[in-house]
Amino acid sequence: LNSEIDIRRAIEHDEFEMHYQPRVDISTMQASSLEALVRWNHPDRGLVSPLEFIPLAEATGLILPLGELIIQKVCRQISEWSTHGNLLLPVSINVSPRQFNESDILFLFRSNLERHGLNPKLVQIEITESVMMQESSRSLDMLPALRDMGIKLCLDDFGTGYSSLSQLQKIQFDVLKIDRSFTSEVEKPEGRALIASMVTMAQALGLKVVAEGVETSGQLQILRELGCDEAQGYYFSKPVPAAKLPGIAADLR
Ligand code: G
Ligand code: G
Ligand code: NA
Ligand code: MN
Repeated sequence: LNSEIDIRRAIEHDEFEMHYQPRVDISTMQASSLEALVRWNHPDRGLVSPLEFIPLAEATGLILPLGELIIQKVCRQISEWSTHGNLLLPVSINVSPRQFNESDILFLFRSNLERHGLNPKLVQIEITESVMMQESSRSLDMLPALRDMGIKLCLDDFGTGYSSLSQLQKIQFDVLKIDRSFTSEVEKPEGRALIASMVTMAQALGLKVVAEGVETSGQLQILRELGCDEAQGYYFSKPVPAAKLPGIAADLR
Protein backbone atom coordinates (compact mmCIF):
# COMPACT_ATOMS: atom_id res chain seq x y z
CA LEU A 1 0.00 0.00 0.00
CA ASN A 2 0.90 3.65 -0.32
CA SER A 3 3.20 3.43 -3.25
CA GLU A 4 2.51 5.18 -6.50
CA ILE A 5 1.82 1.80 -8.12
CA ASP A 6 -0.81 0.92 -5.49
CA ILE A 7 -2.69 4.16 -6.11
CA ARG A 8 -2.53 3.69 -9.87
CA ARG A 9 -3.89 0.17 -9.53
CA ALA A 10 -6.62 1.33 -7.18
CA ILE A 11 -7.77 3.90 -9.74
CA GLU A 12 -7.90 1.17 -12.41
CA HIS A 13 -9.77 -1.21 -10.10
CA ASP A 14 -12.21 1.51 -9.04
CA GLU A 15 -11.37 1.17 -5.35
CA PHE A 16 -12.02 4.83 -4.49
CA GLU A 17 -15.44 5.77 -3.19
CA MET A 18 -16.98 8.98 -1.97
CA HIS A 19 -18.43 9.55 1.47
CA TYR A 20 -20.60 12.54 2.28
CA GLN A 21 -20.87 14.65 5.41
CA PRO A 22 -23.79 17.06 5.92
CA ARG A 23 -23.37 20.75 6.60
CA VAL A 24 -26.24 21.91 8.78
CA ASP A 25 -28.06 25.27 8.84
CA ILE A 26 -27.86 26.24 12.52
CA SER A 27 -31.16 28.16 12.54
CA THR A 28 -33.28 25.40 10.90
CA MET A 29 -31.12 22.42 11.95
CA GLN A 30 -31.58 21.00 8.45
CA ALA A 31 -28.84 19.79 6.13
CA SER A 32 -28.02 22.56 3.66
CA SER A 33 -25.30 20.80 1.67
CA LEU A 34 -22.85 17.90 1.74
CA GLU A 35 -19.06 17.68 1.63
CA ALA A 36 -17.68 14.87 -0.54
CA LEU A 37 -14.69 13.12 1.05
CA VAL A 38 -12.81 10.36 -0.76
CA ARG A 39 -12.00 6.97 0.79
CA TRP A 40 -9.93 4.09 -0.54
CA ASN A 41 -11.85 0.85 -0.19
CA HIS A 42 -8.81 -1.40 -0.13
CA PRO A 43 -9.42 -5.15 -0.69
CA ASP A 44 -7.27 -6.15 2.32
CA ARG A 45 -7.19 -3.09 4.53
CA GLY A 46 -10.76 -1.88 4.25
CA LEU A 47 -11.48 1.84 4.22
CA VAL A 48 -8.28 3.87 4.08
CA SER A 49 -8.32 7.54 5.11
CA PRO A 50 -7.33 10.18 2.56
CA LEU A 51 -4.68 11.33 5.04
CA GLU A 52 -2.83 8.14 4.05
CA PHE A 53 -2.91 8.65 0.29
CA ILE A 54 -3.79 12.24 -0.71
CA PRO A 55 -0.32 13.59 0.20
CA LEU A 56 1.34 10.91 -1.96
CA ALA A 57 -1.19 11.44 -4.75
CA GLU A 58 -0.38 15.15 -4.64
CA ALA A 59 3.38 14.56 -4.62
CA THR A 60 3.30 12.12 -7.56
CA GLY A 61 0.74 13.94 -9.68
CA LEU A 62 -1.75 11.08 -9.33
CA ILE A 63 -4.09 13.63 -7.78
CA LEU A 64 -4.80 14.69 -11.39
CA PRO A 65 -6.47 11.43 -12.53
CA LEU A 66 -7.82 10.82 -9.02
CA GLY A 67 -9.23 14.34 -8.82
CA GLU A 68 -10.89 13.91 -12.19
CA LEU A 69 -12.40 10.62 -11.03
CA ILE A 70 -13.73 12.33 -7.88
CA ILE A 71 -15.43 15.07 -9.92
CA GLN A 72 -16.99 12.37 -12.15
CA LYS A 73 -18.19 10.29 -9.21
CA VAL A 74 -19.73 13.23 -7.37
CA CYS A 75 -21.52 14.56 -10.47
CA ARG A 76 -22.86 11.07 -11.22
CA GLN A 77 -24.09 10.81 -7.61
CA ILE A 78 -25.84 14.19 -7.74
CA SER A 79 -27.46 13.12 -10.99
CA GLU A 80 -28.73 9.90 -9.33
CA TRP A 81 -30.14 11.87 -6.43
CA SER A 82 -31.88 14.27 -8.78
CA THR A 83 -33.37 11.36 -10.77
CA HIS A 84 -34.51 9.33 -7.79
CA GLY A 85 -35.45 12.44 -5.93
CA ASN A 86 -35.01 11.50 -2.27
CA LEU A 87 -32.18 13.91 -1.48
CA LEU A 88 -31.02 16.88 -3.48
CA LEU A 89 -28.46 19.11 -1.83
CA PRO A 90 -25.43 20.95 -3.18
CA VAL A 91 -22.21 18.95 -2.79
CA SER A 92 -18.80 20.49 -2.18
CA ILE A 93 -15.69 18.89 -3.69
CA ASN A 94 -12.19 19.39 -2.30
CA VAL A 95 -9.79 20.47 -5.04
CA SER A 96 -6.01 20.21 -4.56
CA PRO A 97 -3.54 22.89 -5.68
CA ARG A 98 -2.08 20.79 -8.49
CA GLN A 99 -5.51 20.33 -10.02
CA PHE A 100 -5.71 24.08 -10.54
CA ASN A 101 -2.23 24.36 -11.95
CA GLU A 102 -2.02 21.22 -14.07
CA SER A 103 -5.49 20.16 -15.15
CA ASP A 104 -8.12 22.01 -17.12
CA ILE A 105 -10.34 22.43 -14.12
CA LEU A 106 -12.85 24.64 -15.93
CA PHE A 107 -13.32 22.03 -18.64
CA LEU A 108 -13.60 19.21 -16.08
CA PHE A 109 -16.39 20.90 -14.18
CA ARG A 110 -18.19 22.19 -17.27
CA SER A 111 -18.11 18.83 -19.07
CA ASN A 112 -19.20 16.81 -16.04
CA LEU A 113 -22.06 19.20 -15.28
CA GLU A 114 -23.17 19.08 -18.91
CA ARG A 115 -22.95 15.29 -19.15
CA HIS A 116 -25.60 14.96 -16.44
CA GLY A 117 -27.49 18.17 -17.17
CA LEU A 118 -26.79 19.43 -13.65
CA ASN A 119 -27.49 22.89 -12.34
CA PRO A 120 -24.06 24.35 -11.36
CA LYS A 121 -25.66 25.49 -8.09
CA LEU A 122 -25.49 21.85 -7.01
CA VAL A 123 -21.69 21.89 -7.01
CA GLN A 124 -19.33 23.79 -4.72
CA ILE A 125 -15.55 23.79 -4.61
CA GLU A 126 -13.46 23.74 -1.42
CA ILE A 127 -10.04 25.31 -1.63
CA THR A 128 -7.68 25.40 1.34
CA GLU A 129 -5.89 28.55 2.26
CA SER A 130 -2.61 26.98 1.15
CA VAL A 131 -3.77 27.20 -2.47
CA MET A 132 -4.53 30.84 -2.01
CA MET A 133 -1.07 31.49 -0.64
CA GLN A 134 0.61 30.42 -3.90
CA GLU A 135 0.34 33.78 -5.58
CA SER A 136 1.69 32.53 -8.91
CA SER A 137 -0.83 29.74 -9.09
CA ARG A 138 -3.27 29.73 -12.00
CA SER A 139 -5.95 28.97 -9.44
CA LEU A 140 -6.43 32.64 -8.84
CA ASP A 141 -7.52 33.09 -12.47
CA MET A 142 -9.68 29.96 -12.51
CA LEU A 143 -11.69 30.83 -9.46
CA PRO A 144 -13.71 33.76 -10.84
CA ALA A 145 -14.42 31.76 -14.02
CA LEU A 146 -15.69 28.80 -11.99
CA ARG A 147 -17.80 31.17 -9.94
CA ASP A 148 -19.18 32.78 -13.12
CA MET A 149 -20.36 29.29 -14.12
CA GLY A 150 -22.51 29.30 -10.97
CA ILE A 151 -20.26 27.08 -8.85
CA LYS A 152 -19.90 28.35 -5.28
CA LEU A 153 -16.43 28.75 -3.80
CA CYS A 154 -15.63 27.73 -0.22
CA LEU A 155 -12.43 28.77 1.52
CA ASP A 156 -11.51 25.69 3.57
CA ASP A 157 -9.52 25.31 6.80
CA PHE A 158 -9.79 29.06 7.37
CA GLY A 159 -7.48 30.44 10.03
CA THR A 160 -4.67 27.94 9.45
CA GLY A 161 -2.95 29.89 6.66
CA TYR A 162 -1.37 33.25 7.16
CA SER A 163 -2.40 35.24 4.09
CA SER A 164 -6.09 34.70 4.60
CA LEU A 165 -7.21 38.24 5.12
CA SER A 166 -5.51 39.76 2.08
CA GLN A 167 -6.64 36.86 -0.14
CA LEU A 168 -10.23 37.45 0.87
CA GLN A 169 -10.01 40.84 -0.81
CA LYS A 170 -8.75 39.44 -4.10
CA ILE A 171 -11.17 36.59 -4.79
CA GLN A 172 -14.87 36.65 -4.05
CA PHE A 173 -15.69 33.51 -2.07
CA ASP A 174 -19.20 32.42 -1.13
CA VAL A 175 -18.49 30.37 1.97
CA LEU A 176 -15.85 30.52 4.68
CA LYS A 177 -15.16 27.30 6.59
CA ILE A 178 -13.56 27.88 9.98
CA ASP A 179 -10.96 25.21 10.69
CA ARG A 180 -11.90 22.68 13.35
CA SER A 181 -8.90 23.63 15.50
CA PHE A 182 -10.84 26.83 16.33
CA THR A 183 -14.17 25.08 16.86
CA SER A 184 -12.61 22.80 19.47
CA GLU A 185 -11.70 25.89 21.53
CA VAL A 186 -15.01 27.75 21.20
CA GLU A 187 -16.09 27.00 24.76
CA LYS A 188 -13.09 28.91 26.13
CA PRO A 189 -13.25 32.72 26.21
CA GLU A 190 -10.32 33.28 23.82
CA GLY A 191 -11.57 30.67 21.40
CA ARG A 192 -15.02 32.17 21.47
CA ALA A 193 -13.59 35.64 20.75
CA LEU A 194 -11.65 34.32 17.76
CA ILE A 195 -14.68 32.65 16.21
CA ALA A 196 -16.85 35.68 16.96
CA SER A 197 -14.45 37.88 15.01
CA MET A 198 -14.28 35.42 12.09
CA VAL A 199 -18.09 35.27 11.92
CA THR A 200 -18.36 39.06 11.96
CA MET A 201 -15.69 39.48 9.31
CA ALA A 202 -17.09 36.78 7.01
CA GLN A 203 -20.61 38.15 7.20
CA ALA A 204 -19.39 41.72 6.64
CA LEU A 205 -17.80 40.46 3.41
CA GLY A 206 -21.04 38.73 2.39
CA LEU A 207 -19.86 35.17 2.99
CA LYS A 208 -21.75 32.37 4.67
CA VAL A 209 -19.73 31.06 7.59
CA VAL A 210 -19.45 27.39 8.56
CA ALA A 211 -17.79 25.95 11.66
CA GLU A 212 -16.04 22.66 10.91
CA GLY A 213 -15.50 19.85 13.41
CA VAL A 214 -18.51 20.48 15.66
CA GLU A 215 -18.62 17.57 18.11
CA THR A 216 -20.80 18.69 21.03
CA SER A 217 -24.11 20.44 21.71
CA GLY A 218 -22.18 22.93 23.88
CA GLN A 219 -20.11 24.02 20.89
CA LEU A 220 -23.21 24.24 18.72
CA GLN A 221 -24.99 26.42 21.29
CA ILE A 222 -22.16 28.96 21.36
CA LEU A 223 -21.92 28.99 17.56
CA ARG A 224 -25.64 29.73 17.47
CA GLU A 225 -25.19 32.60 19.94
CA LEU A 226 -22.38 33.99 17.77
CA GLY A 227 -24.61 33.97 14.69
CA CYS A 228 -22.56 31.38 12.80
CA ASP A 229 -24.63 30.28 9.77
CA GLU A 230 -23.80 26.59 9.47
CA ALA A 231 -22.02 23.76 11.26
CA GLN A 232 -20.45 20.48 10.21
CA GLY A 233 -19.01 17.69 12.31
CA TYR A 234 -19.39 14.41 14.13
CA TYR A 235 -22.11 15.91 16.37
CA PHE A 236 -24.41 15.67 13.33
CA SER A 237 -22.80 12.87 11.34
CA LYS A 238 -19.51 11.38 10.28
CA PRO A 239 -18.92 11.24 6.53
CA VAL A 240 -21.03 8.28 5.29
CA PRO A 241 -21.64 6.47 1.99
CA ALA A 242 -24.40 7.91 -0.19
CA ALA A 243 -26.78 5.07 0.68
CA LYS A 244 -26.88 6.10 4.36
CA LEU A 245 -27.58 9.78 3.78
CA PRO A 246 -31.34 10.01 3.34
CA GLY A 247 -31.82 8.55 6.83
CA ILE A 248 -29.34 10.99 8.36
CA ALA A 249 -30.92 13.97 6.59
CA ALA A 250 -34.30 12.87 7.95
CA ASP A 251 -32.90 12.49 11.50
CA LEU A 252 -31.62 16.07 11.45
CA ARG A 253 -35.14 17.45 10.97
O1 G B 1 -12.14 12.73 5.25
P1 G B 1 -10.99 13.12 6.11
O2 G B 1 -11.30 14.06 7.20
O3 G B 1 -10.27 11.92 6.65
O4 G B 1 -9.98 13.87 5.11
C1 G B 1 -8.66 14.12 5.46
C2 G B 1 -8.06 15.12 4.53
O5 G B 1 -8.11 14.65 3.18
C3 G B 1 -8.77 16.45 4.56
O6 G B 1 -7.78 17.47 4.67
C4 G B 1 -9.44 16.56 3.24
O7 G B 1 -9.43 17.89 2.76
C5 G B 1 -8.64 15.63 2.33
N1 G B 1 -9.57 15.07 1.37
C6 G B 1 -10.62 14.28 1.62
N2 G B 1 -11.29 14.00 0.50
C7 G B 1 -10.66 14.66 -0.50
C8 G B 1 -10.89 14.77 -1.92
O8 G B 1 -11.86 14.25 -2.48
N3 G B 1 -9.98 15.51 -2.63
C9 G B 1 -8.92 16.12 -2.05
N4 G B 1 -8.09 16.81 -2.83
N5 G B 1 -8.68 16.06 -0.71
C10 G B 1 -9.54 15.33 0.05
O1 G C 1 -9.54 19.57 5.41
P1 G C 1 -11.02 19.28 5.46
O2 G C 1 -11.79 20.33 6.17
O3 G C 1 -11.64 18.92 4.14
O4 G C 1 -11.09 17.99 6.35
C1 G C 1 -12.24 17.32 6.61
C2 G C 1 -11.82 16.23 7.57
O5 G C 1 -12.34 16.46 8.87
C3 G C 1 -12.30 14.87 7.14
O6 G C 1 -11.26 13.98 7.32
C4 G C 1 -13.42 14.56 8.13
O7 G C 1 -13.54 13.16 8.31
C5 G C 1 -12.92 15.27 9.38
N1 G C 1 -13.99 15.63 10.29
C6 G C 1 -15.25 15.96 9.97
N2 G C 1 -15.97 16.25 11.09
C7 G C 1 -15.13 16.10 12.12
C8 G C 1 -15.30 16.25 13.54
O8 G C 1 -16.35 16.61 14.07
N3 G C 1 -14.19 16.01 14.29
C9 G C 1 -13.00 15.63 13.77
N4 G C 1 -11.99 15.39 14.61
N5 G C 1 -12.82 15.46 12.43
C10 G C 1 -13.86 15.70 11.62
NA1 NA D 1 -11.42 20.33 2.93
MN1 MN E 1 -13.38 20.50 3.44
